[in-house]
Amino acid sequence: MTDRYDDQNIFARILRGEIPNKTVHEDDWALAFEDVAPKATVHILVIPKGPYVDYGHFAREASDDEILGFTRALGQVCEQAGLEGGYRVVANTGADGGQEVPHFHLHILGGEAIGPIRA
Ligand code: DGP
Repeated sequence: MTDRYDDQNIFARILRGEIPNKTVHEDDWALAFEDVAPKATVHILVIPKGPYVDYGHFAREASDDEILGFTRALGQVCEQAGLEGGYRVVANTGADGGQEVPHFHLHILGGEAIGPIRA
């Protein structure tokens, strides 16, 4: 997988304010917004503000402050979403992982029974 970041990807454009989004949380480290094509009753995307292609790139290159800030933002978004019954957090990674947008993002899925991961 490549670490080459394409600054024209759709989430980079969202971060620059070039494309509208339904923001649910924003701070110095992360932006969280509703997925445009929800796969569950609640489907939120959480992205770091830095230019990272995928989870591996983020884990390797982000500063401790970025990783901590992003992780705390994720926790805040999950709690504020009121997903009392539980939820799933997913990081699609690379072609085999079904990643379409090459800016690291986590999917939060909930608001209904998501069920077990199936092989
Ligand atoms: P992934 O397959 O993990 O790369 O998922 C990318 C997700 O991003 C997919 O669920 C649809 C969502 N998405 C794509 N374009 C846009 C957009 O312009 N706005 C929003 N809110 N979501 C988008």
